[in-house]
Amino acid sequence: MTLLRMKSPKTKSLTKKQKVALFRNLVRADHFDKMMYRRMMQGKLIAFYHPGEGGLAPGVAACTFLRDDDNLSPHHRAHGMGHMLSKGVDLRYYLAEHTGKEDGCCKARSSFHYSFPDKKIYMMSGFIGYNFAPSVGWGWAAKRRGKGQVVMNCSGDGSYGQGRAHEAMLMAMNWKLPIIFFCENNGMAIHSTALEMHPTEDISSLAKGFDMPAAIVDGQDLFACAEIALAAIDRARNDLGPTFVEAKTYRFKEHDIGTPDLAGYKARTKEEHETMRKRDPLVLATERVLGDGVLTQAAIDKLHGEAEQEVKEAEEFADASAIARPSEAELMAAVYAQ
Ligand SMILES: Cc1ncc(C[n+]2csc(CCOP(=O)(O)OP(=O)(O)O)c2C)c(N)n1
Repeated sequence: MTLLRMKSPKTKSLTKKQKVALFRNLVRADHFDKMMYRRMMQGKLIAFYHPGEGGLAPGVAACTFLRDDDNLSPHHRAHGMGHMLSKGVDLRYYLAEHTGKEDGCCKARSSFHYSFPDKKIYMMSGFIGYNFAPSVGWGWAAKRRGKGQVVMNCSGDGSYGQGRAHEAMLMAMNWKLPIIFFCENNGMAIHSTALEMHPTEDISSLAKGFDMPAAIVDGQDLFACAEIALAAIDRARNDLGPTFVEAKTYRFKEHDIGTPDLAGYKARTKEEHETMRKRDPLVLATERVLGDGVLTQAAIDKLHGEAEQEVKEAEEFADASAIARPSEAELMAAVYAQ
């Protein structure tokens, strides 16, 4: 981990309770992600799915310790699932939405552009860079309220090629807004490598230009990500302004199911996949919790069993729900305010 510049990070070691909470959420995210992949292949999801495998640790770390009244804009990878479950979203409604059912969080009007207003998640969009302008607005509102709310703004390396990202960083820094720019850099944007689109491989180097404190962290290390996330959240809660966090991560699978797994015009190689998979965040986290005596193998097995059960219940809930058949008037009402 390299700290570029981080004023008063107050980075504390994680407690055992915090490590268990993080590990549990990563296990849950892993089970949900694999179920989503399977269902997409079985033709049991509408729209599409961007698999998260290999890159789920940063989102879990960023969101496990958020408060209910903190704003979150989740990254589109895994359709924000790891972020949202870590913030306390009930994923039964996420899956029902994704299967076109009446019990979906947006009554199946949204495909994967969900919203969970009770958790202050107002949108999850596939429109890259969707999050930056609203995050500035939420940050401004949070600052005016003065209740220590923060904005967790998660997105990939690709989104930082957008002008709106740079404008948001400028305004956040000028107005000292409580925003965490949490970049999940998996080195790819569909078929383009990050280095093809950015002058350096460190997206966080952008932060220097805005005099924003920034940190680079190993995105495969769940606990290192969480320490940095907590430090950035702490700065924001204490009105010390925004922080840029860059978590270097991977995606093990193709960009979205059905799209060839290319880098440029060439398939990503077997060697590249093998190298990536040696750093599977769940494997690394499992070794850590066992090695540090945080959890026993029996306790880990229990967490996996509970996650499997949660996934099964979400599938049963979504499958039992009625297919949504909105009228044209209902669809229009879901798009336009009166
Ligand atoms: C405004 C906009 N431009 C282009 C796209 C097409 N698109 C979908 S995902 C993606 C790549 C995003 O890369 P990154 O932000 O690094 O996240 P990753 O998919 O690698 O997790 C692009 C270009 C889009 N959805 N929205």
